Amino acid sequence: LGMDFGQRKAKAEKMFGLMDVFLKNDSVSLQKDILDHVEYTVARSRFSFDDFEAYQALSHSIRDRLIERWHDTHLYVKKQDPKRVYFLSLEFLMGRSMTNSVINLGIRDQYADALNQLGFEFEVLAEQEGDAALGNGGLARLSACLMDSLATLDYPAWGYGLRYQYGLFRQIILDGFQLEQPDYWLNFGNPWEIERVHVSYSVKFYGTVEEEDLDGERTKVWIPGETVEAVAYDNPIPGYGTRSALNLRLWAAKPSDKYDMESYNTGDYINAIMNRQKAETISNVLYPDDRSYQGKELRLKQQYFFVSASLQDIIRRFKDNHQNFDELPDKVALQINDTHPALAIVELMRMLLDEEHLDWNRAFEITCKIFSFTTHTVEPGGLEKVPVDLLGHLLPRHLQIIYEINYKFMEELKKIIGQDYDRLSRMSIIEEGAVKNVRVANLSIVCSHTVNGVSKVHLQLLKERVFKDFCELWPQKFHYKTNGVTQRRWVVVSNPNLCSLISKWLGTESWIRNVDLLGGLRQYATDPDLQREWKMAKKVNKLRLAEYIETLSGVKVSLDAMFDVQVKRIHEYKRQLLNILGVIHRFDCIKNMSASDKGKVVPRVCIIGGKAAPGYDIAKKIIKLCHAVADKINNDADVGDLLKLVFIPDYNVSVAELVIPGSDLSQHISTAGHEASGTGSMKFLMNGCLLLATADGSTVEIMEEVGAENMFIFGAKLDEIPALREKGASLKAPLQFARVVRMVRDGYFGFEDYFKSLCDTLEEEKDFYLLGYDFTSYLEAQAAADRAFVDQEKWTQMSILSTAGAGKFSSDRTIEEYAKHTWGIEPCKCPF
Ligand code: HBZ
Repeated sequence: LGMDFGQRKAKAEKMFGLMDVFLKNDSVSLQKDILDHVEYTVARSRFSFDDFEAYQALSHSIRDRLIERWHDTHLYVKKQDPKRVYFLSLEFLMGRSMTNSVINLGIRDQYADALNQLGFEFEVLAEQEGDAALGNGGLARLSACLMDSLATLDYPAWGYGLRYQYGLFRQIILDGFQLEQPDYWLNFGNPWEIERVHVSYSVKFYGTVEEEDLDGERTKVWIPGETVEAVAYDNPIPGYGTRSALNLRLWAAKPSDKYDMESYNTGDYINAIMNRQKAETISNVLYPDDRSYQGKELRLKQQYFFVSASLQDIIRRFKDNHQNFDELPDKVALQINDTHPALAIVELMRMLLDEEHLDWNRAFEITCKIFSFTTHTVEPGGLEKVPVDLLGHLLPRHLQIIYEINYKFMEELKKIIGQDYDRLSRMSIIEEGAVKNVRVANLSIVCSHTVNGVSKVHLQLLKERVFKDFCELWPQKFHYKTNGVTQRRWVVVSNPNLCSLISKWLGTESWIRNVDLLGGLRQYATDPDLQREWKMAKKVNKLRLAEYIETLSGVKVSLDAMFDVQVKRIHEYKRQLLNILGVIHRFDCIKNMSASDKGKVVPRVCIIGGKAAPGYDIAKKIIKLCHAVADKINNDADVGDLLKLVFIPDYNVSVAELVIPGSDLSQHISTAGHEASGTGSMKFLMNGCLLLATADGSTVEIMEEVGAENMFIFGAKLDEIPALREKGASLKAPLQFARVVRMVRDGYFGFEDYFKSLCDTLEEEKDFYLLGYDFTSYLEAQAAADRAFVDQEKWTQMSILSTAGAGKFSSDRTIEEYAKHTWGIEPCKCPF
């Protein structure tokens, strides 16, 4: 404020010298701190407060400590001014923050002790926290895991996203049908964010572009028609075993004060206020992923809103220390998480051209050096498109820039590939046709230095299918970084029993930062003592899960049964239907068994959970079928404890933390070639669950690490699929398959009219996801799992080997690869 660069620097130096004064973490200080927050923050009497108020006070006490580290990290990084990565994502699935925060800050035991002294239990208070569900599925949880790794590994990084008022819908099940309810997650306040009313930027929309004379040169000037303010909400992300805490900055839309004086002066005061409030709708609601909401104006507005605010923030930070934009690529790496933030590319071009007055070539060169793009898609049809008219209306200047980028790209391309008009039109950023579209993926590829897939097979699919033309043109641009998950959240936080067991047997906690050490468990895989403790830890987790199931659904399940779990978004390609048909088959077999054969059946609890996009009819029918089948099976006296089927409603991050550690077997059974990576499998693996899976996405790499002999792999291979699809109608599904489908069709589970269209998708000529073809090998894999479970020693050995082989699937490894090969950034560790 009014200070020149030298003064600012001197002030920073002085503050830096004061950085070693920290809040105290001994039990008495923590107790005092919590009670102070009860009285001064929550405004309750320190002699009378309930669990929720205790949670509020506790979280504020933790937040103070987070802020301390977050400030120190910020100041230190600012002083060092290294190259930073900015991770732009429209979705972050953070889940709960409290337990993760105290574990990463290294003060969990101290807090547990302090709370005990006050008569509270940490775990009980932790249950008071709601889930931050600002995302849909894998893509969004990946963002959260990567942030945890960036912080832990001391990388200079920021996350940017949108602060939706309503997160992903809550799933309610009524009579077996999914209903969606709003997730107003901010109702009870959010102690994990810091509102920054003074960090705000104006974001402009609509209007026209005019040409003006600037110093004798014609420049384009965008005269916007609407302005909305973006206000920053900062979410500290603590690293584990380090003092680093990064910032996840989420933008909320607020009406702008600056430009609407006129509407007040017209005298229509009430309407003027109402119109202002419309601005807030931009950050109101997260779109549930149906992978096809192309052409929705509000969605495009959300994308541009968050991208524009983030870039203004990033460029302002750069300008604090630099004047020459040629240095931008040495200081800034921008990562776009799928194509959703791709307008950032165009916005940076616009800023460099129209605001900083760089010439085109320089602006474009700088832009291409900064951006990298990760795609999470395998279907060419699933790629984002925006109608040209819509984009031109909302962002007229941006459309001009896109056209210019495309014109220059097409000219260059012609020089390389000649007059191959088919290929030129496929690669064009503009799709011609009845409705002209901007192909956002093509734009992202053209303007990024690196395009990453999310697993080894995914890169192969990009090369052969999704981005074939581009991969041939620029083979050096395309890479993959196999996804990963953070062991802090998915073992340390969610499975404390297993966590202490691992540390005890490895003789160190270092695996929490260096997960490759898990490999050390291999040598003890047959050790009877470890096996006993390992089984015990699993049993405790199964008990916790069984209690949860009973509370939710009233179904009592036996802890001796194999807990067989499939939890993920409901999608045809993920084949929850194959799972349900398999359960029906199992049920049918049990019903037709002699009493003596029944004695040999391995009891199973089949657990399915996940949300269907509200407009995805078939997915919703799959949920209903699961309930209809469950009703029948769970109430059948012949079956008893031999088979149960339960649907876990409202699957989200905190439910996952409960379900995953309590599973014996988990299913990842997408038709080969349809799952870009899959990250759920990695969480199960770390928790010692065995995988029943197809050779798809990341499972292929899991097989390399764990060994196919420690998994149950089945199904058509990637290279067989095209021929199988070609054969179509001539593929004969096995009789067992026809039988179970017929049971559904004929109304054995009721609702035959409702399930008709679902059954129709399984007709031979229509069975695109090859459920019929894969059914036999699926049942064989299930039978192999049964046989393995009978031999508990063998099973436990396989379970230990699963965890031991999970090292590669830590997001720490993913981040190291991105840092080194894509972003070119180095750790920047605060020395205190
Ligand atoms: O991204 C998933 C992939 O399906 C999965 O295989 C992969 O492991 C994961 C992380 O790389 N993709 C998504 O989760 N995609 C979305 O959630 C999505 C959200 C909004 C969209 C499109 C897709 O507009």
